[in-house]
Amino acid sequence: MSKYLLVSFKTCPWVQRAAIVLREKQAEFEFRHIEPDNRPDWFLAISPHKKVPVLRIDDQVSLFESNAINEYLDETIAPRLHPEDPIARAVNRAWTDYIPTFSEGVTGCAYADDEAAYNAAVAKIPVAFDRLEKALEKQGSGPFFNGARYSLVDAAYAPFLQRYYFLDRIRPLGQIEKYPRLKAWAEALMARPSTHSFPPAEFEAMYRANVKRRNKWISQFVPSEAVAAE
Ligand SMILES: N[C@@H](CCC(=O)N[C@@H](CS)C(=O)NCC(=O)O)C(=O)O
Repeated sequence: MSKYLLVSFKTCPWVQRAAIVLREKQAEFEFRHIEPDNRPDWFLAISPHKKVPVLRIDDQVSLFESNAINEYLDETIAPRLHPEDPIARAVNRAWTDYIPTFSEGVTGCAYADDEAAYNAAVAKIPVAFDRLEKALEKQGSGPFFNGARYSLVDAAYAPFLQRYYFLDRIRPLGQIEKYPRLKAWAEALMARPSTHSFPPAEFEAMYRANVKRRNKWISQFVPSEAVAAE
């Protein structure tokens, strides 16, 4: 098997998505966390958009963009997470493509500068949740997106659903309860060991500390002890 280095910011959901797939495939990898405010030259040389994740393979090639990385990992390391059926695979890819829109509502809450921007981000959540609820209804019985078999769609949504819960615990959003299939899916993903790059409570404290540090509108709702707990 190749040698993998996954370059990361500790709380980046896009990195987490790639780390999940490496863990699902039980592929050994070096997880190297760098600081967003101090990106080393070696990293800037291998990351065209200066973003994480970057997957460095055998000290020779570097892949970027979490979706491209996961597609590569799925093509090269068993077990295959994509469905065998081409139609099912296309449907899976279509829902994975929805992630950037889905994340606008959820992570938009964390980055809003004022209450109006926060409310605008919150308003996007039910639209996205409703679409996913309907997709899950078509997909079948769970617990994962395609049923019993874990897929790249699961790996793609898990970090963002986790952040929904983090944000809901900072300032109640009360949305997911209205979407029973989505809620059951999210709970199955939160219970899956591969979702977690760090112990969950430690990671939530890290996330809260970041929210506080960014000093956006929602940071006022994070108690100060969250920073001390990091
Ligand atoms: N579309 C990219 C998004 C990656 C991304 O936005 N990463 C953030 C960290 S969570 C980043 O590196 N931001 C640095 C920057 O924008 O300069 C992917 O899927 O890999």
